[in-house]
Amino acid sequence: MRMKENEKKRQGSIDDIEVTRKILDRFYREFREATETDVVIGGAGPAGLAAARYLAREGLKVVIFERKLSPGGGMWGGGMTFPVIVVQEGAVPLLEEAGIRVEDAGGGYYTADSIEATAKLLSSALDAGARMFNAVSVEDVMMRNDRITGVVINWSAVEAAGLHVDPLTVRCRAVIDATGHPAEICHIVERKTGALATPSGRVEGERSMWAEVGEQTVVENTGEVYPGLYVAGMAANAVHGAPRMGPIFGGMLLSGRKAAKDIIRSLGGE
Ligand code: 48F
Repeated sequence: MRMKENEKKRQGSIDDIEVTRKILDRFYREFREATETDVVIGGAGPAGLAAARYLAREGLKVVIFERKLSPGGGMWGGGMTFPVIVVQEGAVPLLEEAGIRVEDAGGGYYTADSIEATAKLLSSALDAGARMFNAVSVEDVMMRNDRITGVVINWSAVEAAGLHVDPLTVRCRAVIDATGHPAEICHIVERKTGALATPSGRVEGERSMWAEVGEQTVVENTGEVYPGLYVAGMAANAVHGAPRMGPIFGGMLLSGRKAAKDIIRSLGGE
């Protein structure tokens, strides 16, 4: 009997309420810490995750908000759920830096397991120091004197249920729209300003599939589209009226890296 009690003491007892309190304490501390940051990234697809890794590696404070429960965007499913992605030669080092095993498939094409690639991209961003909150959507931006100064966020469950619940805010020095095809943050800024850095001042709209062109333009189109707002990944081609591409992902990673470099240069210069 005494042995049993001693054993219980040694292992520690588990109180359900303490489990709840531990979650609340840590969440409150980390969420409060995130309310003032260097860079907010909206969307944890390959472009957002690559950008997060490079920014955090430079010591910048990075917070990612991802609408879905599972970060990774469109990378998990490879092509039509065949769990393989293709990258071109120029992007191979970006995969290898994250510990992703790459196979030379010949003719300048390289392949990787899409599940390994997504998981390692994700963990390398977190290991570099980026902080992520999942199930949170960026629903608006904050602006002061024609500059983006933060984001307005809400639980995606609130959004999905259509509940009328006011959001919360996070202040930052730069925002990356990495929301993929819908380019949601750029659409918000377009509606409010009509002054994006595109020929029409608006989101030009994504063109049809053409991987060869799309993979190149996605990097060229990456950059600042409004003071304090950067666009990366598929959103960059949607904003600038360039083609989509299929399950070839090198451009997404190169675009994420370019957005990070632009921001590092800009914030470093202040
Ligand atoms: O779509 P997604 O993977 O964007 P990406 O990083 O990569 C595109 C490729 O997956 C693929 C392609 C490659 O050739 O064309 O489509 O540009 O990831 C975007 C992420 O953003 C989240 C969304 O759930 C997804 O995980 N997201 C979208 N809108 C919001 C958001 C929002 N308003 N707030 C937070 N997250």
